[in-house]
Amino acid sequence: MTKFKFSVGPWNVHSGVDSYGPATRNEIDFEEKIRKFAELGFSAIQFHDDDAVPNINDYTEEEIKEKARELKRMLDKYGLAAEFVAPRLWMDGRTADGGFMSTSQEDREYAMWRAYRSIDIAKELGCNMVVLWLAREGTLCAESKSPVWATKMLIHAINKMLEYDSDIRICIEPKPNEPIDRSICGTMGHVLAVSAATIDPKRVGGNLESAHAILAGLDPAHEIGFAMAMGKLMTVHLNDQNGIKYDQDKAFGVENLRSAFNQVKVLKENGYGENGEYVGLDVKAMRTTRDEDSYKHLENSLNIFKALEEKADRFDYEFQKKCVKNRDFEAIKGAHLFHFGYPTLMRRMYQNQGEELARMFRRIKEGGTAISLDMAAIDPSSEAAREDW
Ligand code: 3MF
Ligand code: MG
Ligand code: MG
Repeated sequence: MTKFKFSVGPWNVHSGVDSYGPATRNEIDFEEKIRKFAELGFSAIQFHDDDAVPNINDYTEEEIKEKARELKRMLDKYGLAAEFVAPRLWMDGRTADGGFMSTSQEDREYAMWRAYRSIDIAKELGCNMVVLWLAREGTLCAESKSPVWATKMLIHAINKMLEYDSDIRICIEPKPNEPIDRSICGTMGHVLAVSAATIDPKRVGGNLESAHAILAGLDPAHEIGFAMAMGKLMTVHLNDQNGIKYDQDKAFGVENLRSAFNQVKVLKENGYGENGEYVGLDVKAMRTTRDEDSYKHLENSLNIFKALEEKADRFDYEFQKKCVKNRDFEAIKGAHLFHFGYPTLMRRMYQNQGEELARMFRRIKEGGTAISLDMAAIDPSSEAAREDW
């Protein structure tokens, strides 16, 4: 039984369209997605402002609030909460050069209008968090914008949001690049620095996305740990990513199961969720996925998370203490801890070893299509690893 509550955004189920080709699956109706999310066991929904209120530019502030109230009634019908609202600034022509740090004052004002509307929608939906994924905030051409000025503009914009509503929390989702070349807020470290420079740092934190950390060449579990140590992890976007390539949003744990395990472990060990935080997914079906499997990547992500949660429950801390703290390598038969292959290490770190691990992998495999286990993490050079398998 999981101790966590999960959230997901409607964009996690999509038609497969990408920059290089058209849709490969049918679009699914918005309410049908919401109904299905509840059925899959999600507790909350993440929204872009225009997921919540489509064609948001066409409405007045009052009309936007009324539409948000309608959505709230739909969420209530399915027993779902809203987790956050994120202004989708990257889609509008007026934000081609960024929103909060556009070089055009008029466009910056438009970006603020969208941020204020996101706050209004969040309040109507009964949540107090706005996520800023700063998609186009930065520059495609290094000389075209001062990074000093741009950083100050971001802080200025966040301050205005904090002033607009005394309860709203601003959660920055860092990403080093894509679609921008040089982003202004690439990692959790950047988020924390920006937070500290605002008028109310307590209300400014971060959303760590596994794939974004990997794109920055960092370890997602360590980014999570760093933010948690500072009391700044407001939510997470768990997913997976095959190295420093284009943004992939793969199902959680399908590329690197060991990294996924460490993300679950750090969240669990440090009381994530105890203040109402959700385990958020930001995963997309691969383009090759068929209509009938439109939700499989979500089911797989949940199954993998829960299997790893069980695994984390059985982590043998006493053993770890023994061999790491006292550097008692005798306990692991003379070999250095870091020389062990993944299965061997895992086997030795738990009671009731090989059996459990094999059962977990079987469950994940049975969980659905398109699961590729992390073969790289299974050290084939290790004799003991071969024994295990
Ligand atoms: C892009 C992302 C985004 C954000 C979302 C919420 C589409 O890499 O991760 O997903 O998470 O816009 O702000
Ligand atoms: Mg992403
Ligand atoms: Mg994300």
